[in-house]
Amino acid sequence: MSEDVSILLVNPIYAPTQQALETQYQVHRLWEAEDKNEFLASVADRVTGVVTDGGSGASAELLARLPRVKVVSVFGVGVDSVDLDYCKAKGVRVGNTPDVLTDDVADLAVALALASYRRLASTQDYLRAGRWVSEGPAALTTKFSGSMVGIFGLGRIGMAIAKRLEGFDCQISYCNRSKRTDVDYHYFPTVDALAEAVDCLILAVAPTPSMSGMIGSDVLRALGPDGHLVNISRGLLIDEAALVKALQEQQIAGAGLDVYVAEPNVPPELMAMDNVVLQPHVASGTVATRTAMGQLMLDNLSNYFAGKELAAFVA
Ligand code: 8YV
Repeated sequence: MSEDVSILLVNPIYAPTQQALETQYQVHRLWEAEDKNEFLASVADRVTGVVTDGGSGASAELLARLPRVKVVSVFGVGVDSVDLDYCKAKGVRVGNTPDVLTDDVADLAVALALASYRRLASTQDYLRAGRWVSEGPAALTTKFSGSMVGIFGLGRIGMAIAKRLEGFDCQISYCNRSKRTDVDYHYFPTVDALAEAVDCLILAVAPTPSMSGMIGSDVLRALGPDGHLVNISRGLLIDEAALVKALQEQQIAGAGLDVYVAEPNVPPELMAMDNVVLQPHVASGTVATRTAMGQLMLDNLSNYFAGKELAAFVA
């Protein structure tokens, strides 16, 4: 009986999914606890599952306080914040929500590239401030169609981005752990070499903690003064101080960002720049996709407790 199963919910998730979860299980809301250590100790004897999102994940510290946990179900595809080594060592299964969000995330990546090239945010500000009337036409921008785009991480989402870019006649290159045999796109073994070769670098890789800050001053310098950086992966990939400097000094032309190092906090320097387009981590944020993610997250959980294989999992 799943109503007898106790789940730790690390943070609030999409409301209809949370409601369904709370109908089906005994849910303990971690974020509401004043003293988290005390709270975890009080539920440790009964919690057997954890539900979390891509940002909060589940650390080894958290899981070690809940020794009966056998499954972590992530509301998101990214599992970089889940301690997979710990989970594998302890036999904890980890479910996630791939595929159902691929289209939306790829759509937003292309939207951010277009918005960066065509300066959609600052040009809209220009219009809203009445400057079209008082000063005349806005400044010209840069053509996106036909440009050279590099995708760092040609997995499911990277491939969906590439498919869309073909519609814009872009010349597509990529950097992956290994060369894919099913595409003709130009392969670069390092992100530095990829950045050197393209006008627009799109980060779509599933990051590991060791990739922290790897998009730093060297990569940005290689991207160059006509280059645009788009990130729909994880903030940790970018050395944000180096990015701020590169944008301030026009070492690159612009950036389109959906993710940040310390979400929901965004470096104030980025907020103030008109060569950056910022989104608050919303790439998968449509009703249809969040509904599908919620269903998959719930299916992973119910499959586990019914003794069946998880619908989608990484461990
Ligand atoms: C979500 C994500 O924003 O899937 C991921 O890894 O980062 C996003 O889809 C997040 O997990 C839900 O809050």
